[in-house]
Amino acid sequence: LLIIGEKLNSTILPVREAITSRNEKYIQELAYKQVAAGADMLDVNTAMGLENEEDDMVWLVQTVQSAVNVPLCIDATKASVIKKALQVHQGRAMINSISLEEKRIKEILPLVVEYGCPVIALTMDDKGIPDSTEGRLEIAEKLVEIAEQNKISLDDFYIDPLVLPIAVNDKNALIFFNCLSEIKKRYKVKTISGLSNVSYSLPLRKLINRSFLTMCMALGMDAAILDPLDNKLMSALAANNILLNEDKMCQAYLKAYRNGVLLD
Ligand code: THG
Repeated sequence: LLIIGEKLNSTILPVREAITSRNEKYIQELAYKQVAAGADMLDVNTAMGLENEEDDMVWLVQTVQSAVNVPLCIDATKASVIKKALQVHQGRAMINSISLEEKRIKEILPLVVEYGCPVIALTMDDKGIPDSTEGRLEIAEKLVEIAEQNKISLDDFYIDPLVLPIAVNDKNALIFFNCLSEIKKRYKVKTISGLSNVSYSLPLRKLINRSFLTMCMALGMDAAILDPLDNKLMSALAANNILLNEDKMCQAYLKAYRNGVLLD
């Protein structure tokens, strides 16, 4: 599982404040801690800043990349923000995200092609996120066609079937699981999800998120945007990896155990 650390997100108030006040130390520590905890990549989001999102994103990318050596996942809806981020990013960034929305296809897809970077594609269009599995699969089909037409390697194409809160519709996790399995079965693309939406407004959210991750991994999900500083989540992930034969000779599991980081 490709682990994308979620914490450098301007929706988290102290992070937003650190971005606004250009607090390098706070941001770099949060970057370093996530990588030390096992993140392969870090999501960076500046959407909730107040002044100039382009400037905030450029500062954030440069500040993070001078502390850690992992690629960043540029989480923004404005093409101008993504473009600035790609111009200063060292190495191969991931773009989060495109969708079937006309504006994103018109403005963000050309950046994916120009920079040849991996991209997350959301199963939504200008009408929103379809309620049904079938509706989302129709969008996934069109997204795969767009990837092929634009010669984007499907290996670099991460479809996010967008899990919605169970509290809104008690079938929402099931709809997500069905989308995930069908997409894996039909296309040679990768799949990805954030973990936190599923548990929105329910108590003990981390418990639900952890179970959700386990079930997604069993269905072959390739990447997740998650909190690598949640030790119980990362412990479940390590256990899932040995159960799925994703951890040769249990090496990573045993190493984590010896380092005293695994929780039961
Ligand atoms: N798919 C894609 N991109 C996404 C999401 C997705 N980007 C945003 C979001 N979902 C994933 N990122 C976050 C970032 C922060 C939090 C949740 C999702 C968050 N963090 C709290 C904190 O760190 O303080 C709480 C963490 C916790 O208690 O678990 O809420 O789905 N493509």
